[in-house]
Amino acid sequence: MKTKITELLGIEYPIIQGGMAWVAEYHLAAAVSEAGGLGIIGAGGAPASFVREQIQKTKEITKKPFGVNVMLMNPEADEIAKVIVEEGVQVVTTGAGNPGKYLASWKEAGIKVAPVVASVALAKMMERAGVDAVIAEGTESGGHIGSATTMTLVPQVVDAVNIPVIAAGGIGDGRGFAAAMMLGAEAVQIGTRFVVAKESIVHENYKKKILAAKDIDSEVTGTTHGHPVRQIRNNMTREYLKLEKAGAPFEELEQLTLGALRKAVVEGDTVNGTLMAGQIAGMIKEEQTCAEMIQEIMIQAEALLTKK
Ligand code: TUI
Repeated sequence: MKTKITELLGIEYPIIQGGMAWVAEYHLAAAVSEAGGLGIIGAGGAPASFVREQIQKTKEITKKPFGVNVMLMNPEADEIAKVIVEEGVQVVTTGAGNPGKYLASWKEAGIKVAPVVASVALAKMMERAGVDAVIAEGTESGGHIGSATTMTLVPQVVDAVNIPVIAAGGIGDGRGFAAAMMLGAEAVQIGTRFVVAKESIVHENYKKKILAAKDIDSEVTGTTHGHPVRQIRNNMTREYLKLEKAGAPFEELEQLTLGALRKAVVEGDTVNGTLMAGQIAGMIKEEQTCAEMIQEIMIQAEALLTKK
């Protein structure tokens, strides 16, 4: 399938993998790229040296384009931005902030840049700043989220900018893909479904939680402190929300979440770990390879989009 995004990025299918912290490491990124989508290494909160290693390992496995996601709250974001240029990465996505200060150096290096935006205002600002595309991410997504839904955000961003829009949040199969195209998107970004991919190094306990999740099993923590995070309900979210309701200060809440994503992804602690996942988790029932997932999504979407 050809769209403005497949042309821009030189990929076969308009499917971009979410830049999930801890989850999106080189095995997953390389598998998605090899399957014809755009694999992404999620820098998350990792140090720049780790990100460089991940980039080098991805290059050893795939000759196809891949990208790096810079989580802008990372204290080493400045160094990571440089590593990306030095390593000749072709695509950058960003999250959880405004990447404005890095754009000149990335564009000078010929890197294609697509920031995640959660509002029309930021999408317009990013277009003026010269990015190549924007990822309009709805509140259905896992992890750090905005407040607008994918259904409402995507068409409003499409109307507001002239650059291609990638839809994210709540997309996990060919129906979601086709719906995003109907809203005017040129590609989709998928996170949660790839967490359970066979190539994903995420702990089996975490994968099982996603596979068992029902439609309303996620919870948003951190709203009162301006850092809303969607994750699957567990002991951690119950404790957090109780404290948050009682007006606990940010520092106390932060103690609860510090290292909790690693605990879930690496150690498989599903009780006190942070099980970031989108609302689409309720629909994900099978651990498949990235290639199987992408093929299934594309076959279903093409049938729907060409239906008379
Ligand atoms: O970034 C994400 N999702 C994430 S980042 C992350 S790492 C983390 N780990 C532990 C606790 C908290 C975070 C987990 N999930 N998605 C992209 C995204 N960006 N969603 C929303 C935004 C966003 C929000 C506000 C982007 C820009 C923005 O405003 C920028 C500004 O400064 O105006």
